[in-house]
Amino acid sequence: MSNRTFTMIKPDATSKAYTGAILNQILEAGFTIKAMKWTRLTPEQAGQFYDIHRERPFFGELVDFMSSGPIVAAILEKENAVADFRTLIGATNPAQAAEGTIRKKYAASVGENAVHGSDSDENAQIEGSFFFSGLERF
Ligand code: FUP
Repeated sequence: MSNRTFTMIKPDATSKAYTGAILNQILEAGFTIKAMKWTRLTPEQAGQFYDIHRERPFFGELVDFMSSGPIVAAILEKENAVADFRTLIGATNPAQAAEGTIRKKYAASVGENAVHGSDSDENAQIEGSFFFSGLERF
């Protein structure tokens, strides 16, 4: 089990000024930041990040949305990071997310769902390396 996960605060949340509140909830839950940047994905980069969903019907909308504005990308550390972070953010569809989770509080829909959290240790490693070099991790 790895102790790191990868997250993005998505364009819906950054545009609604939820960035500070979401970061605060992440830190209060015991995660520490190992790397972080404010950036914006091109459509090509968003497509590459979500390549696994390329054949899904929502892929075009997902790419448009994820490249529509700035995001915060971060590598987070905590014991049992991947699973604990998935619990903290809640279900993909905010309507099904548990009370108090980040998606329940800040997400509008399954497409615009405020935050990303890696679904496995392997993907946490791949996704973190998509955004950060070794020199950017502390
Ligand atoms: P999650 O791991 O919770 O981010 O969810 P998925 O990997 O299943 O989906 C990745 C992203 O695709 C979601 F954050 C939003 C988007 N998506 C849709 O837009 N519609 C869907 O029906 C499912 C996912």
